[in-house]
Amino acid sequence: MNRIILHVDMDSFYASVEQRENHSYKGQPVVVGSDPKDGHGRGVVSTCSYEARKFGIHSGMPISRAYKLCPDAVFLPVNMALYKEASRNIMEILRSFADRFQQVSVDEAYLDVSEGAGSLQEAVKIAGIIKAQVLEREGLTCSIGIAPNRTAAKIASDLDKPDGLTVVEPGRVADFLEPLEVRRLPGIGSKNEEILLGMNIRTIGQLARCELDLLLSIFGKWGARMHQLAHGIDDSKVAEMTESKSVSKEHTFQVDTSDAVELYASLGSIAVQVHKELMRQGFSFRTVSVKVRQSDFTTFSRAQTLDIYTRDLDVIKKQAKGLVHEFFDGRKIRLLGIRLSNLSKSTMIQSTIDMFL
Ligand code: TTP
Ligand code: MG
Repeated sequence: MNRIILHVDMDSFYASVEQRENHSYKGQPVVVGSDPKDGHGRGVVSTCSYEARKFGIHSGMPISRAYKLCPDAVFLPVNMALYKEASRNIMEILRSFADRFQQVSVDEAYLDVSEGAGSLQEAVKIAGIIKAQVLEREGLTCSIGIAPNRTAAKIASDLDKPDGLTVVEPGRVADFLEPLEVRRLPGIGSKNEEILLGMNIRTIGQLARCELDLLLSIFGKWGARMHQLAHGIDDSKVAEMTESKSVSKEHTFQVDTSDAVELYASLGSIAVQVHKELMRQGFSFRTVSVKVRQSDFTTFSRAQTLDIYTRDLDVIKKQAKGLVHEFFDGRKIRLLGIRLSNLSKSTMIQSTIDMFL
């Protein structure tokens, strides 16, 4: 049976999170990176919104150059904690759809859905649901590639950005790759691209037709791999990461609410769910975090770290209650979440504590 692999990559990730947090940045050129210092800054652009890309700005560009290209852009510093939080939430959504799941960076992951989906049509449906859920829960768009292998899925996810969905049918991988430029193949950077261009090889199709021996003589082993990838052959697996560093659950209200009774009741049931997951994975925790998202998508999180590891549901409830308290003051709330981190597999710690209670 053909494998069905999804590659999901968030669109202009850091910049989109900033636009979500501050609605006045929506539709604006936003540049996230080091301080431009009125054009004299010495750092680089981490990323920028698609509006800023129209000015020629891109990741890795000197911030001084970005400032020259668009001095009126919104320049923002990197707020890594914020992006990591969004990333964790997104990855949890993605993980829930996959037979096997592999996060490969802060904003991208591979999902093997071969069994869960069963057919390409179902996989396309799943991709649509993922896009809708990520948008609904995190207010962000992503682009997805679906293909019978990882390399083709990754290339596909990048072809129709932002908010794209590109499907490569089994048996059509080589045709799909044929017209694309060689630099789209993972592992072919500017140096290898230059060598290939010197050999009159510009497209992946041309690379596929190149003599294997010639590639071997120039690139060594990597030449053989390159040749295989160009032919659409890639058997690499989606490698499941076993250790999860946190467990979390959240709830989006059907209708935004400021009703304290409803909010506390929901918090209690989230605590029960997250505790159940903690037990299932056999962990104790030290840190409880809560997430509160208001109607306008403004999102807060608060955390408390305990002195000892515990697995006690009442501790989760009590800590979470204390942490959300300041937000239950009449403001309408869209989503609540609880996350347990600083996890330990050791049950010794808890049983030792239990003995003294
Ligand atoms: P990418 O997925 O490469 O870029 P992106 O999500 O900003 O835009 P695209 O829509 O093209 O996918 O990288 C993810 C994040 O990683 C990006 O938002 C910022 C960070 N990053 C850097 O800090 N420096 C870099 O040079 C790159 C490429 C990314
Ligand atoms: Mg991205």
